Amino acid sequence: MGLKNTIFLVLLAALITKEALAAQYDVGGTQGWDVSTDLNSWASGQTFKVGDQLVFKYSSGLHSVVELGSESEYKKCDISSAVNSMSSGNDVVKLNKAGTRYFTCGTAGHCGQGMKVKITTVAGNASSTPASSASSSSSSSSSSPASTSATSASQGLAVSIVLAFAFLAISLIGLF
Ligand SMILES: [Cu+2]
Repeated sequence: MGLKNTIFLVLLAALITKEALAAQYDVGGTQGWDVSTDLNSWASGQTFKVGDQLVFKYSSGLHSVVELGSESEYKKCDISSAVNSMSSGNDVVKLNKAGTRYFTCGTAGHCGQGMKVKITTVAGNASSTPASSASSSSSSSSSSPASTSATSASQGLAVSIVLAFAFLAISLIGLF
């Protein structure tokens, strides 16, 4: 057991820790991305943090995933100026910053039948709880998403380093 193995273990530990910090959510839970799924109830029961991922699982060809750019388009089911669209049946979306994102299905009629979901992502840092999600109808952009995502990333790095040192110490003592 040489130095090379120790370094390898440390790197591996850091990698695993970084991955473990981000959660992956199957949109709609076990029912998946479907017309019959109560997507609003599902979403309201989750807390999405920066770095987490959404996975839309559905029968390719029957449904699709269309991301909309605004609340008004979301309400009107207007997919004419979609931000992004996917149709693989196993589509992964990374929540890379705090704020609200809007998703619906591109199949005619499905959005109107409720196949849409609004995802609000919060910063990973527990100390920065989002200030009162304004009850007023003026829902414009959220405040400073750049600084919040940076905080979350550095927090993850700190945990990785701590774990890496723990592995290093164990290796040096000779338990490995
Ligand atoms: Cu659909």
